Amino acid sequence: MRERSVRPHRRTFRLLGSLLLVTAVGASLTGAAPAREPSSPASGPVPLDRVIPAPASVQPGGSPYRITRGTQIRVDGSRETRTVGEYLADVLRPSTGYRLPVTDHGRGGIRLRLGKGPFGEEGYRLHSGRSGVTITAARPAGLFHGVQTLRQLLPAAVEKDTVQPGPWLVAGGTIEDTPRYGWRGAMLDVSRHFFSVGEVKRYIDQLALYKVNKLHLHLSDDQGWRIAIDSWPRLATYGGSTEVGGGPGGYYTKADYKEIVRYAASRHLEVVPEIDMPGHTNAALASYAGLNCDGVAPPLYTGTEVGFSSLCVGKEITYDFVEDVVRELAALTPGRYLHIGGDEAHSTPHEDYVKFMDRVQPIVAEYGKTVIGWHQLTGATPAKGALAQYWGLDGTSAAEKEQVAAAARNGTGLILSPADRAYLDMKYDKDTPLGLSWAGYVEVQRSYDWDPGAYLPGAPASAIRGVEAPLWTETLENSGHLEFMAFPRLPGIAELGWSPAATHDWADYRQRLASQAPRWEALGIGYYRSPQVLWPAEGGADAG
Ligand code: NGO
Repeated sequence: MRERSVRPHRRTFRLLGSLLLVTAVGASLTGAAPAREPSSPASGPVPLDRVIPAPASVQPGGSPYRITRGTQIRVDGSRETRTVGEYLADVLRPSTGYRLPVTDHGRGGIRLRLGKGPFGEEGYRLHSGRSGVTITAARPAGLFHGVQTLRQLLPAAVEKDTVQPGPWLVAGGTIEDTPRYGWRGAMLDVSRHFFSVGEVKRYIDQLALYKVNKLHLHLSDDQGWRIAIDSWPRLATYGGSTEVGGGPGGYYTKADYKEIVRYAASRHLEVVPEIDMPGHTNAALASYAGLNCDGVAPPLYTGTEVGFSSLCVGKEITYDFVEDVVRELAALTPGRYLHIGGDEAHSTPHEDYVKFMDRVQPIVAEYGKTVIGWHQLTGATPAKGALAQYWGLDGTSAAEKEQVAAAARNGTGLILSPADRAYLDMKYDKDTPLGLSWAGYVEVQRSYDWDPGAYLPGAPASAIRGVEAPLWTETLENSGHLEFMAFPRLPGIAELGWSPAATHDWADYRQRLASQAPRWEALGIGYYRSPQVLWPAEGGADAG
């Protein structure tokens, strides 16, 4: 079945949008760059280097290619290439109004081919000239990422779902591109508020635009258990029956979850499921009295405090529970990783925490998965091959940073999600109507302007597997809310994960970012008009 890419759900963000898109007025610019009109000139094609994430290498030159009524999307014989071709056709057909057949015959046009080259798993080359555009990659993921680049080289109106006038020009030249890091993640907390399969798919489509390749789902917390576990059915039916603020909550059936995994894979994202333990477990403890040390189930919880719940480390039933959950979740997970949380176990004595992690990590391995934990896992003994996800901030103590760095020197890979940079749930400034501020305000420049390779003192650059942007949802209830917090910061974190350090430049980035806005508008994505960016006038996509 063909899937459409992100399309407008205008209703969900309109209200919020009108409320929030006023901040640009009277804004003072804090960036160093001189103001320049960032939208693509109506007369010429989008410059080849105006892409996010910044490609590794761009050589502009030669004639542009023009997509016309006669353009074909040419694929080689493989099923995987055809799938990417169909995806591209689904993006281009509504706005161009052209047929754009996907075919393995003919000449010219938009050509997708698998071939040898220095592309790795995810890289690609895009060449554009008078007779056509050719995207070459070693693997389908590379073709898919090349297609995302091609989208950004077309006018923003290409993202609309009704026929637009064009012309549909792609600037001439060559882009050669491979990612800096293999881990370019986004986390969605579906526990504090529940998000439907449709809402998750919508976010997946937005992540794919920026070449994000991991979707980490935070599936359990104090406020809700969101995945059906057959051997412990009350986790979902009771533990999933509410959320922050007391709403109805919800959970994914196994069929729902498989659909999310399938859809993510169709966008070349791997789903990383997280069951947070031993803390953040009130929903499980409320569902089964036997999991509690005192045998008494606490009530369901709909507030936003953290650190008050713990699995009972001394009871055998705890490990039966963990094993059943890990077994069922591993069976639903084609990817390699299973995230076991481990953050803020303030109600678990330290020795118990260490004991718990010593018993639980081998269970994950037994079911063929690799452990990921929040960086507190480095306070226990991370299993061989485990990854730690760092979520500290500038103010984190030197001792805590050193504990993580020492683990990294010892072979534990790191995913960087510094809360005062990468947390998409932090308010932009004091007036942001959504989000939290415990890690401070995180404006767009702060979010973008750091180097993952040199971020954590004492951690070898080789230990850094990449970056991830978490989106916690204590205050976020629908797609409009998610988008307002993710845009425009998400593309910046995606760029830190993909682009070579040498391309890092705020003054240039903020201009590229500004030219994304008409695309978001065309896609119905409501975003925060940060005063740090010189946004084009709203409605810019109509100029086509
Ligand atoms: C912390 C905490 C979460 C909160 C989040 C809010 C981690 C890893 N644990 O991050 O429970 O939801 O902050 O920003």
